[in-house]
Amino acid sequence: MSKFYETDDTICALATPAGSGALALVRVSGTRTYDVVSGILAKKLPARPRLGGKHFYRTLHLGDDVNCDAVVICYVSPNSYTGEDAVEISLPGNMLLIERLLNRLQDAGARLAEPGEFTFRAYLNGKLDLAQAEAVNGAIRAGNDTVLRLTLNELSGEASRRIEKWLARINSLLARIEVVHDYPGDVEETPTEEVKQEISALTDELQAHLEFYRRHHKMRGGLKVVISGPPNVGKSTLFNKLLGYERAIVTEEPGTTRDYLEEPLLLGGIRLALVDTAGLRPARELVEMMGVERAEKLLSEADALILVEEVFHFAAHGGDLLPRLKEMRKRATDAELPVLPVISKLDTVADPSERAEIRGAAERLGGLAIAAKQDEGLDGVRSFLAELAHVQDTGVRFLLTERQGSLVEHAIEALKTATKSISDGLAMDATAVDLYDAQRALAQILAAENRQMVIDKIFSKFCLGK
Ligand SMILES: Nc1nc2c(ncn2[C@@H]2O[C@H](COP(=O)(O)OP(=O)(O)OP(=O)(O)O)[C@@H](O)[C@H]2O)c(=O)[nH]1
Ligand SMILES: [Mg+2]
Repeated sequence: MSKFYETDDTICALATPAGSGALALVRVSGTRTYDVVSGILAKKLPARPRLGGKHFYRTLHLGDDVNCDAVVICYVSPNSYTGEDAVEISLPGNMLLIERLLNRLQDAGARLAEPGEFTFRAYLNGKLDLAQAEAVNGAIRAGNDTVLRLTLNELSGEASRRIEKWLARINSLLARIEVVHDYPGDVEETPTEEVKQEISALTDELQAHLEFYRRHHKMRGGLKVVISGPPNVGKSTLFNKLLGYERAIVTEEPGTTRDYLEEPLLLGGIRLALVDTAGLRPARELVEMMGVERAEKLLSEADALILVEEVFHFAAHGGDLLPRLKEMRKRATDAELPVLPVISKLDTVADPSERAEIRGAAERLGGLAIAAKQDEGLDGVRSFLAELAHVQDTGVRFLLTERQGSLVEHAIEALKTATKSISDGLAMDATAVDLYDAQRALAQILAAENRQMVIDKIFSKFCLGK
């Protein structure tokens, strides 16, 4: 979508999720807010200057003798989310009522808001910078506690402050270079070594943020963990045990799971999507074949893999994974996916020393041996899952969005070119050009140069009513 938002009209939208609920909230914002809203009330609101921060109990006239009591919360510009005059109407969460209300507001002169339009106005009115506006969306979509915490940091301006510091550092570098440039005689020598060191320190810091972003990018939505392996090795049993209830059918028949099953799993504040798949083997019939195909496809969408292998086959292969699982593990490590090899049904091995041997072999593969049916070794699997979303303390206090990530990447490239031109002994002018380039990229995180780009890249991704 690429709509150019108008800003001089009054907009309205449902701010809570569509559907039925005890309450719903409809937002109205813009210069004509009070006229529009008063137009549908049985009793008008008091004069504007007295409205800020107040709420009123009022009856809404919604047409066809449908009248409904609601709480009307008033905000007076600039003290509102958007910075404009604004009203929030809290009413019963019935979609028929909401539809009538939105229609009536439109009859009275408002227009339905586009996704993200409220936040867009907040940005234009200086209520939020771009990094914070993006965090609004992130906070709504955060899939786990860590991401939520980092996103709330961004919302409070943590990201913006850090970026401003980076900009200031580039500024002082530029100042030093320009001084040398303007008064070449007065200054002893260009402090190339110092400038170079400072640029490389800054590059490292940006790089750390970029890497952090890449690693945790996917956490925003919730990680997909796929359980895969040959038929009948106990994948569904492990799946059920981790979920804590009997979701998947378990039988002694190989080929029991045909289609894949996906269930949310909350683990220490982390939301995962756990997926059980059909056992991988040359399929015997159509449905199973389709299941196997889907299982293969899921591997490419996975954020992490649990590869299950039965202890019997494991032992038969001299303590090595089946060639097929080895291939999968290789693919996973090539794609830099975390993968946990699991040797199942350890309880079928009676001899304690043999069990210890198998445990050791599993560990050497970077995995573990379990007996899911007996609840043995499950904590190991759980800590693998918990590790996935664990954020190492790297001093990084916020996550970049995709747009911000590519701007940081651009800045890093520019800084690297700057370093290179110093090393190559080029004139400081060349370095300055690259520093300006890096600065422009970083500055765009806070305020973009192009309004249409801002709408397309940021606000159109919002949900309605934000
Ligand atoms: N002894 C023992 N048996 C197990 C264990 N885990 C699973 N089983 C048995 O192994 C058989 C297959 O289990 P499932 O969980 O259905 O295996 P699966 O890998 O999902 O099988 P498919 O869906 O056919 O690919 C069942 O009879 C389970 O009871 C275990 O830890 N110990
Ligand atoms: Mg199964």
